Amino acid sequence: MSELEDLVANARAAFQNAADGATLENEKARFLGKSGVLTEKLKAVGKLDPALRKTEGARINRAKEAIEALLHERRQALADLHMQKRLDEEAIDVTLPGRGRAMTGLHPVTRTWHRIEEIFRSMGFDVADGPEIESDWMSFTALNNPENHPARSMQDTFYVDYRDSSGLFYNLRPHTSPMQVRYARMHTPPIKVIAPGRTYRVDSDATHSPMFHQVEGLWIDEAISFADLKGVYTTFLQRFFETEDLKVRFRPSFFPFTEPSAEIDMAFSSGPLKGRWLEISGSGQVHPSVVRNMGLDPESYMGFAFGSGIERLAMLRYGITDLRLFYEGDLRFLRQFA
Ligand code: 2NL
Repeated sequence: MSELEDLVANARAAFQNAADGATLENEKARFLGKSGVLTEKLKAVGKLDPALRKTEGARINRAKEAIEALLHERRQALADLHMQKRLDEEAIDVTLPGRGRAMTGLHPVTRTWHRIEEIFRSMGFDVADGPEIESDWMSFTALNNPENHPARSMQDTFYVDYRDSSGLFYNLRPHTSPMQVRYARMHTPPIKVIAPGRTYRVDSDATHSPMFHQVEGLWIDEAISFADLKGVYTTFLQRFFETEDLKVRFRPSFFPFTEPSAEIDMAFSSGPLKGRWLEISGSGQVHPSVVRNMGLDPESYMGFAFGSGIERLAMLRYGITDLRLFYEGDLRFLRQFA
């Protein structure tokens, strides 16, 4: 073997032995670098007999090209190895079953919400859903709240840092009534709708949460009376609690948006809560001013409205005694409803 062939063979061995990129580049320098063997040889060509220069130069260049090709080949091989190693290490078996196959279920408030919708739908009520950020007019004025009513105060209602062109604040709706006003203004009687959803009040203790859920109901036509309210709400409670073994009473009360107004109380006739009167809802005949704000003539139209807390209904149905359990996301609690 010639000296150059030896050199190519040495380079092949050296490159082959380089187990990683850094070692390979060091070996490259040894052969092809500025003071590498081949560079030195090419420099020496200049000092040769002119007759030999051309052939000797060409021989050295061929050897150089051969070594460059070997280097290239090894670089590619190392890159392939590196990629294969990563692919092996990072491989995932997409056919394996997932690890988190837990039982899932709906939140008890959501289940109660759905149950309420189903019962009222079966009685011919539509279900309406709408904005949680409302204008002062929608949340209060349309509902006949006087300008200085305490419910409007910042101690009771959350306000949003925005005012409309007339300088009025926007709020997080403290009840779902605005949605019923919106619905009434978009439809013609008979208006028969419930509005379930999130509501907000500045209140936080064992029995109050700043965010809670409410369902309001509204039935307006030419002659919808308190008798209809009694029938509808009693039927709702019987279906909701799956028993006709309960008493319902209407206790006089006051709300700015209804006249007359009543609290609805109920008592089970059997079971652990037997005989205990429970406050379950506010209600009343919609105030004529509110009927007018719905775009209807109160001389022609009348009806009832009610507002009930969904958490309250859920607590009674499932026997939950602390409201805060609904909002803590504790899986030991939530799993019981899966
Ligand atoms: C309560 C009181 C009530 C209503 C809500 C209502 C809605 C419209 C018009 C008139 Cl659009 N009234 N809703 C009526 C009476 C009572 O809720 O304390 N609920 C827990």
